[in-house]
Amino acid sequence: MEKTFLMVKPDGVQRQLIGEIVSRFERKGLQLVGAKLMQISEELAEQHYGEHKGKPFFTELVEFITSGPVFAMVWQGENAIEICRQMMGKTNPKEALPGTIRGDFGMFVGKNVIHGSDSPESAEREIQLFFKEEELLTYDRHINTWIY
Ligand code: RTP
Ligand code: MG
Repeated sequence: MEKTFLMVKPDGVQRQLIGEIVSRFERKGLQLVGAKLMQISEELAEQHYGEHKGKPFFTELVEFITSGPVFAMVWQGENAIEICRQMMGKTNPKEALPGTIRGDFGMFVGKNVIHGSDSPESAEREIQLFFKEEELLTYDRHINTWIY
């Protein structure tokens, strides 16, 4: 089963959108297997966004992502990476369609509410960067045994 790393960015946490965002992925049918509210260090931010080092927005990006708590999550499901990227919408909220998270809640590319892994390779890398193995759980939903 495919896993992806998602993170409500500091703007989303400040705006109290954690519940709304978690709810969307739950209702879609993905399974939450790990989550934590955390403060990202400068070192972790630079590792996480390593691919953007040297770009004009890099310093601003690291400053922003370390500016307050983020809500880090791992979600699981068939095609989870692509499905979550679709649900997030385009990087620039100006281009993100209504119905997507960035389309519904974002205004600026530098404050676009959510991060999500963009490939199987980045998902694996980012999950390892943010979570210890024992922080990710495996569990059944018991739907057929105690929900009528
Ligand atoms: P993310 O990594 O945060 O999920 O976003 P993404 O894949 O959709 O976009 P990516 O190209 O990886 O860019 C990472 C984040 O950098 C900020 N950015 N600012 N000022 C700019 O032109 C600019 N371009 C990118 C955005 O916050 C973007 O999410
Ligand atoms: Mg990215």
